[in-house]
Amino acid sequence: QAERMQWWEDARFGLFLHWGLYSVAAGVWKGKPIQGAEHFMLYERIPLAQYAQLANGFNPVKFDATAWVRLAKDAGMRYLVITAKHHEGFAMYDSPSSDYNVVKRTPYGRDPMKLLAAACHEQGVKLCFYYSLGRDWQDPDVPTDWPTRGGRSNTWDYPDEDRKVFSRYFERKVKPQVRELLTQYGPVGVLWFDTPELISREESHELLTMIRSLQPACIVNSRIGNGLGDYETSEQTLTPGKPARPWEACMTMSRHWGYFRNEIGYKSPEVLVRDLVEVVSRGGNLLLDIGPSPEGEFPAPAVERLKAIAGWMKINGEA
Ligand code: FUL
Repeated sequence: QAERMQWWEDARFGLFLHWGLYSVAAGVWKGKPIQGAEHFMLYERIPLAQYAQLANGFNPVKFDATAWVRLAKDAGMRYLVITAKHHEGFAMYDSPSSDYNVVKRTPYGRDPMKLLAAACHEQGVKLCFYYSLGRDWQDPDVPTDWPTRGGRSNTWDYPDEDRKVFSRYFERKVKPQVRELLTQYGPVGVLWFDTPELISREESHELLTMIRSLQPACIVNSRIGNGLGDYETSEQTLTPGKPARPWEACMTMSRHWGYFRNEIGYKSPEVLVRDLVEVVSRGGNLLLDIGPSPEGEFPAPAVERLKAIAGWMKINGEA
C-alpha cells in the first residue's frame, strides 16, 4: 500500500462539488425544463456558441471559500473534490492553455480555485480536483466511445467523427490542464478523473507518470483508465466494484450532481449518515456531492444536512 494513500484511508469522508456552466442553467434552458442536468448540452444538443453564453450568468458574488470549507470540515469531511472541468469542457479555474475558462469568460473574472485552495490549505482540508478526461464537448477532437458512435461526443458542432483524433485533444488540452492544476494551487490531494473512454493505455500511463513527477503524493482514482490509479470509484452505490482495492463511493445528496433550481429529492440526514456508516463499514470512503449555485452558495437544504451530519459527528465521530 502506497504511503500517499494513508491520509485518504484515514479520511473516510469527503465533499464532492459540481460547479460549472450547467449550474447557471440549473435545469432550465430558454424557459423550458431540460433533460440531463450537467449533461444537458449533450442531451439537448446545444450548440457550443449558445452554451458558452451561460458564462455571462456565472457571477458567484456570494462565494465564500472559507465558509464552504468550514461547513465540510465541521461535517467531518477531510477532503474536497471540485470539478475543475466537467464534460462541458469549461475550465472552472485560470487555465492559460484554454481561454474557455472562468477568468476569461465570466463577469466574475477571478479564479475561484485559488480562493478555495487557500481556504483548504488554511483549514487542513485536502484540495482535490475532478477532471473529465474522455468527454469534452468543447474540443473538436474528442470522438465518442466505440461502438456507440455519436452517443456521447459533440456531434452537432463537430459532426465528422472520423476526423477526430483523441491524441490531439490529449496533447492540446488534457496534459497542459492537468499540469496547470498541479502547479497553480499547491498540494493536490486527489486527481479525480472521470470517463476515461478512448484514452489509450500509453496515454493513461503517460498522464500518471506526469502526475507522479509533478506531485508524487497526489492520489489518482481508477478513472484515469486502463486499470491504473490508486483506488476504485463506485458511483451511486454503497458497495465496492472490486473489493480487493481501496475504494470510494461517490453519491449525490439530492437527485443531481450539479445545482438544480427546482430540486425536490434531497436525502434525509438520517439516510446520509447511514450511507456513510455503511460505506465505511465496508472499508470505503464516501464522497458526498453538492451542487453550489452560480451565485456561489450551497443550497439551503444542503447546508442544513451538512449541519445535521456535523451534529452527529460531534457525538459519534472520532475527535
Ligand atoms: C459521471 C458523470 O457523467 C456525472 O456527471 C458525474 O460527474 C459523476 C460523478 O460521474 O460519470
